[in-house]
Amino acid sequence: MQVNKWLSCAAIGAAMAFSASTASATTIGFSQVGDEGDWRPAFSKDMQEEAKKEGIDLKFADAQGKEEEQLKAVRAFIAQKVDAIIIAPVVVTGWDQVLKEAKAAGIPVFLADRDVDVADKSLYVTRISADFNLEGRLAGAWLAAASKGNCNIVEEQGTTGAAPAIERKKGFEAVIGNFSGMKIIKTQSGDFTTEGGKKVMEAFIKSTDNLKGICASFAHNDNMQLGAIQAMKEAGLKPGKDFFMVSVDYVPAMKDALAAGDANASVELRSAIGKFIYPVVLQYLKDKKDLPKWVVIPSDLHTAPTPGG
Ligand code: GYE
Repeated sequence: MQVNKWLSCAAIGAAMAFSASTASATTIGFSQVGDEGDWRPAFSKDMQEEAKKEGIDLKFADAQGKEEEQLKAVRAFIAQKVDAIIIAPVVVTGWDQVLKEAKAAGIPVFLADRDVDVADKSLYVTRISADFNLEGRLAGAWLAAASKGNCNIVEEQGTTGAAPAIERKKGFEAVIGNFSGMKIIKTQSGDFTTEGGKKVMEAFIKSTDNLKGICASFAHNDNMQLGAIQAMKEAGLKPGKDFFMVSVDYVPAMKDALAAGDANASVELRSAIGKFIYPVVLQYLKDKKDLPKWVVIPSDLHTAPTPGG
């Protein structure tokens, strides 16, 4: 009898503790771009795993590359009265209105990875991401050294209007602009996908008579470069040997391409953003203290032996 009583008390206690912890779990809405390459699913996985570790109730919305879907998701998070919203924005434009709606509802917004272009920076708390301009400069500096400042380049751009496409291009151009012998001959968007990169490279191969006079391919991400490598091989060309191949992300498939000598350099973009962003969000929800507008995640350049040495 005593034991039974104790057991039922313990059961009630446990049930209360359980309901208290679920009731108080922080709810975060995360609007993700989609799954366009190998890097992004790794980022999504990290966000989900880290949320679990932190005991966060994460509402994950995949926008399948469409900004309209992101706007819908953010409005749904506002209606659900989440504690905070994290956005990895597809493109930089079109955010003012929905961010104002979140602010009016008293829900803080954090940016992960890509950037937004808003006049009023108080519409979001902070952004946690790598420096895309630096990634472009690292790629450009590597190519300048490898080609001794002499190189006609084809460029596969990321999604038009996306922060990494804009900034990687700017950073790369800022460096190669110092070398009179370096020029981008062809440039086109491959939308950050393998198929996109392959199609763009096929078009470059056609329009340059099999890449005649071209010395390098700069791709705004690895997946496009992996597609470009396929297209070049299918055309009987030797990427990584007769052409310098430089890109960004350093995903596992690119590590293999570097090891196989099909590519030469890739700037690492870390996908483990969850462990940086959640503590920041949780702390902010407690103390509402202003934060720097940008928390930078470092970037590193990885190389394979360059052709000829
Ligand atoms: O490099 C690319 C992805 O937003 C910086 O998006 C990110 C980029 C990343 O599609 O692979």
